[in-house]
Amino acid sequence: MASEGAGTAQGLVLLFESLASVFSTEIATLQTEPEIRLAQARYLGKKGKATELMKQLGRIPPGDRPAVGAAANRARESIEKLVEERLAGLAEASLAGELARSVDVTLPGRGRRAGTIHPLSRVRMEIEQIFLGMGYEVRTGPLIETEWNNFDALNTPADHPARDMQDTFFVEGGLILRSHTSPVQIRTMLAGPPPVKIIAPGNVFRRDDDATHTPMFPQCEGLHVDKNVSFEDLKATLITFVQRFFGPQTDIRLRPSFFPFTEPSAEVDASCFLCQGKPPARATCRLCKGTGWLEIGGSGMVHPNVLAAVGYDKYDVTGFAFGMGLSRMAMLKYGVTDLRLFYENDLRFLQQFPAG
Ligand code: 2U9
Repeated sequence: MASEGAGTAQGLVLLFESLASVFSTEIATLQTEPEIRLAQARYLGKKGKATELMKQLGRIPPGDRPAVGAAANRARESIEKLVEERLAGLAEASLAGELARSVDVTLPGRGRRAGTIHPLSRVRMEIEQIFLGMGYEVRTGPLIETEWNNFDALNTPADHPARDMQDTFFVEGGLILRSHTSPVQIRTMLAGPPPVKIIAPGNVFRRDDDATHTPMFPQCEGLHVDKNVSFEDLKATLITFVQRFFGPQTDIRLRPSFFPFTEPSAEVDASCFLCQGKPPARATCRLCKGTGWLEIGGSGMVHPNVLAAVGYDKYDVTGFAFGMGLSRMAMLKYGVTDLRLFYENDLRFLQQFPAG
């Protein structure tokens, strides 16, 4: 067709029209921008087909040239339009592809499960808050202790059964794993004069391992030493504590007992918060087993030998002390019947204690 039409104005006009139409067929087969740009150059570039055709303009009578020029312009515009449309189409397709591969922000998220506070930590934190509210400070100390801080200073002589290899963990260098948090109170008293009003929560170690004992367990002890601290103060403190911990109807009962570091000494019972200790509910209460009372710890007036051991004037100051096991407090409060649940890290158990 080029050879047929070349030379006449009519022929050139037709050639320019076919150029655009051939280009439109060709561009439809191209998939990438570089391919399209190359094709565009093959038609419109310096050595492109349109430029070659324009060279024949000189052979056309001058009067016919405007018509051919107009055809050339239409062909150029048509080719450029095809290029732009095709490139815009490619860009749109590539964006759609990216969107298809990317995250759908409208889908519900997988979420993060919030952790929970371990029941033993929870009980410790609650007890700390209650005693902070009564003017106590929270003190902690090392787990590895001297025998003096753990036993001698606490009026527990070398031949006392608690100091037996069977009951205490001995470590190198004459040290032991503390068997109670009492060394924290000893350290506090050694560090300064009375008054002392502290609680000492923390893990302690005893050579016990059965259904109701673990070799490590958390406890919380308390100590108040000052002039004129009485057994009545101890009782008032314990009542306030149990009422805040178990509920305002709670009462306490003290039963005579013996500890080397207190005299007199008493076991502390709290009235059962489930049956209120009253018939007829009491008879079948699974918590207190019909007794109406829950054993929660021990207490007493600090033995004068303990005050003297830390350099306090045993004729000038008096004090009371108490201790409780945190696992027992948590079992009572949350109705947990197996001690081992606290140490197995089973999420099905732990997640029953919501955060906060
Ligand atoms: C000093 C003086 C006296 C702390 C006391 C108890 C009674 C007691 C037990 C409860 C359950 C330990 O966790 S348990 O097995 N504790 O019965 N603790 S009086 O007396 C002290 C402490 C420190 C300086």
